[in-house]
Amino acid sequence: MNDKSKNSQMAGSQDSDKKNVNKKTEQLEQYRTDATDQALTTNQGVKIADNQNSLKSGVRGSSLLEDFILREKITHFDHERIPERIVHARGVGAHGYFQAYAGNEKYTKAGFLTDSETITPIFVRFSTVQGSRGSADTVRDIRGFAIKFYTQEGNYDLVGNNAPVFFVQDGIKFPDFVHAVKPEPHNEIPTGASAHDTFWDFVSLVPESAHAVMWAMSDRAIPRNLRSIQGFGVHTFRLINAQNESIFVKFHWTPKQGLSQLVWDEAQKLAGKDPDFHRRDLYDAIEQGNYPEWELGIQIVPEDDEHKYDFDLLDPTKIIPEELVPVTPIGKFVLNRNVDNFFAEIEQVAFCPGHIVPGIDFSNDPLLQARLFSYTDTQLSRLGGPNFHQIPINKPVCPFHNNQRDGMHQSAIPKGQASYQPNSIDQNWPVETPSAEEKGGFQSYQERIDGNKIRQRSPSFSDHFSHARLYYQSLATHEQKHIVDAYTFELSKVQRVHIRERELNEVLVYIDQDLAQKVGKNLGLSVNLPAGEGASEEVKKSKKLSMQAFMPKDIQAKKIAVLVHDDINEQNLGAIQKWAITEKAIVHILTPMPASVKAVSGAQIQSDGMQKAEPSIGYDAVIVADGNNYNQVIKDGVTKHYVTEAYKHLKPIVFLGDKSQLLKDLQLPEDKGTLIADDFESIATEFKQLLIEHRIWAREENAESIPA
Ligand code: HDE
Repeated sequence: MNDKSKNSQMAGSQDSDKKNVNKKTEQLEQYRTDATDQALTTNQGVKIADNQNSLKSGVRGSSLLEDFILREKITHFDHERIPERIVHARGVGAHGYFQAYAGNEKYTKAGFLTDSETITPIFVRFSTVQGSRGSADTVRDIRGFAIKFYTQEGNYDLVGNNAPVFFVQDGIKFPDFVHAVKPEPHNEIPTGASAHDTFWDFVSLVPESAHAVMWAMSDRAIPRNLRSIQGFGVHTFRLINAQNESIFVKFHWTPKQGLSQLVWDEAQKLAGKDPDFHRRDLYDAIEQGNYPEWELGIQIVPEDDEHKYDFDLLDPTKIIPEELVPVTPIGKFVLNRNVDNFFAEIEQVAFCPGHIVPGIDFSNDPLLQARLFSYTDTQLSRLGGPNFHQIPINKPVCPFHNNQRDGMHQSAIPKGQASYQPNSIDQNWPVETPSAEEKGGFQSYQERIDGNKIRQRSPSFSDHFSHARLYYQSLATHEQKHIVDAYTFELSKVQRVHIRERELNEVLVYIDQDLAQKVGKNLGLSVNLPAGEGASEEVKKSKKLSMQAFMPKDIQAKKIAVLVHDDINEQNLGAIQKWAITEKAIVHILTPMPASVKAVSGAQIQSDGMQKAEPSIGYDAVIVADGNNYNQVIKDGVTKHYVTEAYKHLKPIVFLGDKSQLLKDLQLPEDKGTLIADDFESIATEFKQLLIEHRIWAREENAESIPA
């Protein structure tokens, strides 16, 4: 069964849900064009008779300048590229909708957050930070997670990351940080990686980066797919209710799919074998009706509690541990529609943290404040002028009118004689809307400000290590090991020994002495431990920092490879496929060649792909099918590598019937993730649980001694 036919079965009731929601949003999107049944024309609408040959002076003669069709086509082509984003250049996106839960009026007056009947269209763009537009998806990096809400009160952009903290505390340091992490300027190496001298030089000199670097070295930075990442607004924001009362909030969005990661070796291999791994996964999942869903939540801090904690709410290198302030769910969003055109939608979408609506406001976080300027500014050179809000993907769905005029790419035709205010010629239209009496005009929260003009960091921003320590100490043992491995890998790529030493002895030792000693031992460097332990924190371990705290409830869209050869016993295949449909998991029958294989019964088993082209790194688990064909399998190097690689990457593997012999012949120690059975049904429940748990972490030590 191919993915399309599975699709129709899986989508089920979600299909009608999608149709209803999409009908509403499509009415707002009259600008989509469709060339089906239409003539090919120039941009001026002239029908083209010959699109294959240019106008020449004779069939072998020179081309003529008067060929306006050729010139128009080539000129347009010459200008097809726009500058890529200076950061977050590599990305992918999708449409969807947001729906608030009931009862948020006490926090905010924002209509889209308080009306639980309203479906608000959204557009989400995921990205990596460092790499260029053509770089690989699975590199070690923080992921951008930006959401545009097309609300009836204007566009609201929540431009976040999949880590809750950032590398610098003040926007004035952002260009330095980005220059350091980007490919080095003399040779533009490395692409998509932080494992190089300038990055580690900078972060080892700037200890405020310690916490965010810890997240970048953790499994969060190598997600299995984009459907399984969390999102964070990072900064503290304000919400304001109809009574003009304000609370501080941190935004969190949590995937229903749970959190899952790749192992590092897998991430690196995927970067070569399938650089589009994440964008393909998202696209396929949405096409197949596996719509990813997140719950939006807020951590609420009342105004009076602003100074209650031993960290500063305005410091973007700190989290609020959920033990101190739990996350209150306020709504959910679903991605249910792929774009029609990558450039027009994903490349041209322009996010800006400064796009807010009544009921939401900024805090004084100095990183956020700089962002409020930067994003609109960057669009001026990326999107060619101040009218980028008129590009369809950026256009509000509510009416918008003002007296701003002209500029590059003005694509509206504003009527009227008066483009100023006050005016009497056009009866003073468009007019201001009072914010009082719920009329809806935006008014900034009236925060009392009293201070000297000063270039200084608040002393409350000066602790750089406690939250990095809290993060490390809150993780599961295997997650901590991955952090040690990641620091070791990255620092091994740093050529200058003094930079390695500085990271070790001026940063890591202050985070966690055990971590520093392990990394130091791996690098062969001596560790100078400071006297005494680090400061003791309000919270010693925070449960929701480990990815283990976010396991999915089901195995929807998990991908399973079933390896087959000629002479397989096909009885089990039907059982596997039936089970997968019920579980909404995806099963691919992988053959030695793209051709079908012949079962013992003589039946032809169709191929969903060949084993060499669909490596195990693209799957969550592997099943080796039973057959009268062990001799073929044990001679097939691709299959043996397949199974060994899946084992090394800690995946559940099912050995059916005669294939249990593989464990012995490949010298793979049996463990809870190697399931042996004659019939699939007998181990289906166990297999499902292993898929939910994602990887066999207990196997990790054993797996390291097995050759790749
Ligand atoms: Fe950004 N950031 N950023 N950033 N950022 C951009 O805007 C910037 C920061 C984030 O999918 C740029 O349109 C400054 C924090 C995402 O299109 C640029 C500072 C967080 C995206 C820019 C920050 C982010 C961007 C590049 C420090 C997490 C991709 C192109 C003062 C909360 C959005 C563009 C998309 C993109 C500037 C810090 C997230 C240059 C100056 C903190 C997800 O304007």
